[in-house]
Amino acid sequence: MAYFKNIGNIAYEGKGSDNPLAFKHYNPQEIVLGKPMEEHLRFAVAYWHTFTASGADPFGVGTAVRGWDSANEMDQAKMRVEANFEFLSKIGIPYYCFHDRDIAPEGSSLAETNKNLDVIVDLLEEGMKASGAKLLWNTANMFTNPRFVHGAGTTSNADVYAYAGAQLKKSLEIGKRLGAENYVFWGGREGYETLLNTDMALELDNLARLFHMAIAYSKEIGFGAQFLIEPKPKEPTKHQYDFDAATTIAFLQKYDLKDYFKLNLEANHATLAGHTFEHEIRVAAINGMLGSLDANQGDLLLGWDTDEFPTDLFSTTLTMYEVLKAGGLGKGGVNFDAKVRRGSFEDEDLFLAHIAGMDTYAWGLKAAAKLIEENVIDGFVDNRYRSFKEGIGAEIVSGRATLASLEQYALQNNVIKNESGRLERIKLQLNEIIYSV
Ligand code: XUL
Ligand code: CO
Repeated sequence: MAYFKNIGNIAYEGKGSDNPLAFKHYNPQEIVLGKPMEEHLRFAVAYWHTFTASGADPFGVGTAVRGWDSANEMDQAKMRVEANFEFLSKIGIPYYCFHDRDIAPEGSSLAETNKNLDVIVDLLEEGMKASGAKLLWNTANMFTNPRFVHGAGTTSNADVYAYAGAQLKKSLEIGKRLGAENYVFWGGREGYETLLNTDMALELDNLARLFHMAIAYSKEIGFGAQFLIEPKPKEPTKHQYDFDAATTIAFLQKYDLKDYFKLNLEANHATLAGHTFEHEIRVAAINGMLGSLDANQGDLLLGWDTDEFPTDLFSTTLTMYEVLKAGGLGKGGVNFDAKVRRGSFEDEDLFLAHIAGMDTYAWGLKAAAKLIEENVIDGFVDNRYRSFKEGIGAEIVSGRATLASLEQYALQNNVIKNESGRLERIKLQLNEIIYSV
């Protein structure tokens, strides 16, 4: 059955086009720095926002009008599968992503829930075979059901921990069956509200134990996906353990997990942590931990995760600059963890929103490539640090310097000369490049 009857395949029409249902910048086959755009970006649709969510917020019920609305949860789940593949093929996005609970409803027992999943996973497998669509990542939703009130891997209740382990096991099996290229762990309720009732050390040790079990089980079943942790500083818990890239990397190092994971970084999570997205990507990249991106943007006037479709060129340019400099996303991609606004409740808005996000990323990619080709940032940076290439600077970098040798140098070097960082000049150049591509 077709759900988006009035919408055809979205084509690239280029900059002059005034067709809102066409790409102005995303031209999948266009070569940028030696690689087609689609290979740089590896876009993915988020099942939960696009097919499962209704537009409900804490103050009101859903507003979305969807062709797959149904009172029967399993019927609805089956229709969503069809809508997913129709949407992917019309918009031209190669990948999708889901939580287990996005695709199938929970039953009255774990066994029944798993049966529901099996029915839907069969349909997804068929749809993937027929359409060529691929799974960028899957994950387990261990935060929505009330049983996870005190967490999953960091719960105070061992029975809940066991349930989480069972759910994770099933999710890894689904990932293997559908050929997921990555598997994501986002610690939705892995955090705490107050230390007054929390054993932080035990919670973190238990979380690491769950990750080790996931590694062991994946090896056992031959599931070769790249494991990703998605940091977020707060929401739903007041203090999430995977606060940001740096905190997550320290956790992985402490528990001998670093070799098994990379990071799935999300733009709005970065801003909630008080960082830019590009900061998070740089921290991951310099530690060899850049995995994948959840593309969206927040509203800087609001203090929560608004998951808006990315439309800020300045941000996507700097994001893609970091990605290009890091050598690309590898097995990862650019997943739109983004939702249409509650007021954008028509099916067409799903297309318009993804087009906006894809064009903004494609534009950012082209601008970032130009920044590299014209040596704009590297030129500045190389020149700024040139004192470390010779003399005392080279001694420091080579590790030969001691406090005594630095003192000897400083005592005879009576005039220290600093230079301007030229920030305003670089920012203007950046504006010019963004608007020239
Ligand atoms: C929540 C969030 C999640 C993860 C997957 O803020 O980003 O949807 O991406 O669980
Ligand atoms: Co996310």
